[in-house]
Amino acid sequence: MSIVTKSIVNADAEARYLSPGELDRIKGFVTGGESRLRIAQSLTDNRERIIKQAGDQLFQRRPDIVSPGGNAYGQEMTATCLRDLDYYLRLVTYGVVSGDVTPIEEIGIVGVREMYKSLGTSIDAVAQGIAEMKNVASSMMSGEDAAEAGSYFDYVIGAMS
Ligand SMILES: CCC1=C(C)/C(=C/C2=NC(=C\c3[nH]c(/C=C4\NC(=O)[C@H](C)[C@H]4CC)c(C)c3CCC(=O)O)/C(CCC(=O)O)=C2C)NC1=O
Repeated sequence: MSIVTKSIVNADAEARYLSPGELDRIKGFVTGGESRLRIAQSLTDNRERIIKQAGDQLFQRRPDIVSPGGNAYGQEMTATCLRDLDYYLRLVTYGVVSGDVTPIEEIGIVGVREMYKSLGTSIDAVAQGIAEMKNVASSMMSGEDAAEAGSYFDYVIGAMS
């Protein structure tokens, strides 16, 4: 839910007008709109490169996961692993656009620990892959945009730690 929807739901629950504080937060959301869209566009346009480079970094640091017996061993499993990185990058763009981590949480965080446990996937390694995506994405953006995008990557990493 965006800050706009959330504020309206809260205000209407008390049958009141939006408070000055709420209007102020909405103003911040609106003012930041252009940069949030620019960041989401950049992540979307560069998604293949971000995922490829992050995957290369991850497998270099954690060769065990793509070695025989590793969770992402073999072409098909490696591709599934990269697909998961793609999922999380997509969710990060949802967060960036809405200025809210809730879509990331609802789609990709609730139950994630149990899911990866049942798959025998190291969630630490997934988190590391997301940190690599953050690094690659950051290197393609201005410092300010990288910090904004970084907060959503950090949310995912934190939720998996
Ligand atoms: C958008 C929300 C969403 C998420 C997050 C998601 C994840 C997800 N990852 C899966 C598998 C998988 N995920 C990985 C990922 C990895 N293994 C590693 O060692 C690496 C650390 C990591 C890559 C970074 C692998 C290798 C599998 C296949 C495991 C298997 O089939 O044994 C599966 C099992 C079903 C399938 O293969 O598609 C799901 C549901 N699905 C969703 O709908």
